[in-house]
Amino acid sequence: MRQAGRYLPEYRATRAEAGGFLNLCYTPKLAAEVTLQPIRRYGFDAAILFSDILVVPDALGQQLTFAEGEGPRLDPVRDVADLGRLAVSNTASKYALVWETVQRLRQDLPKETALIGFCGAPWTVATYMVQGEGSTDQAKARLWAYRDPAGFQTLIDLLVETSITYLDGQVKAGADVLQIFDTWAGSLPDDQFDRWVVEPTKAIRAALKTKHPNVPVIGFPRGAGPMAGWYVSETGVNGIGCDTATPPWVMSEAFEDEDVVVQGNLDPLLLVSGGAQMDERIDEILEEMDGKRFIFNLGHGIVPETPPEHVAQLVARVRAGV
Ligand code: 1CP
Repeated sequence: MRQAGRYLPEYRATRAEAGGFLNLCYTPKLAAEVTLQPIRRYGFDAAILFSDILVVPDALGQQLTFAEGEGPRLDPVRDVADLGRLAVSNTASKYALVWETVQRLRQDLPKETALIGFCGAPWTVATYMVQGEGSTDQAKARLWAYRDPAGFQTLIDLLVETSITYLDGQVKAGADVLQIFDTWAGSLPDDQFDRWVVEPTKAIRAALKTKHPNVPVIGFPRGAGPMAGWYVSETGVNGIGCDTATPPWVMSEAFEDEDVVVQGNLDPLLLVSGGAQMDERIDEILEEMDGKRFIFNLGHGIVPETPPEHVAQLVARVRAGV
């Protein structure tokens, strides 16, 4: 999940220096700096590239802004005609800046610290492109997909193609692992999940396997619930990120027949409240996953209200083990 962010005073300072969130994403020196900040503080085993999933629509040519204190705003695409404004040929200069950040990071990070590159999954990125902002129900993308599946497929295919280019570049620049964030996977019924979550992820995973057979890919189909096992077996991901709603016993049992590493799933709000309640839940997860191939992580992104000392407490607790 996220490591950098507004909960860290040094992040807020660098963001101010960059003069805005997107500038921060596109300034390799500063993007590398905010990636390194949590590693310096906490010594995590892996660092995640600082960027955002919405860099992809921005690079394709869709207008994007992040106003201070608000979420993203995009000039929405609502039909196939709107897709005429976008082109994979637009992406080169902006992707190059992200790849340069990865290159710097691979040089600056300790050798033993894995570097995770990432992108948003086509479905989740499409929900923002169609809605024009964050939403609780992703209704506009879901409706387009029902009313005009062939047209919506054109958007998804565009995102599959450009995500492969984007991730391939991240690996060439030095990423050791890739993660595909499908934050809104849980808003789809099973048949739609299959077409818009599983199929595009499978296509991306397959293309990267051909180019970089040894680079693992972690999927995060948030809210997939009972579809998570199907997602793993169909897409061929090497790691499965579990969300906060996944019971630890499910994390430990549901993927036993799959060749997959499980990652998860502390509630980020427990990291805000901290204390004994957080320690107890950490222990519960560790006990359930003892002896399994497991990466301790949050079940979703860290929130700005998180006291930095609670993260230190978490790291100490996890490192102490069960
Ligand atoms: O720790 C790191 O360096 C990770 C970098 C990272 C990642 C992996 C950021 C930085 N964003 C993301 C992924 C991301 N972005 C996702 C998928 C994972 C998740 O669900 O958390 C999503 C859905 C987004 C979209 C996004 N970007 C939102 C949500 C909008 C909404 O209303 O739905 C927001 C608020 C952002 C901005 C953003 N991205 C990243 C940070 C640190 C921030 C906060 C920006 C700031 O104010 O400084």
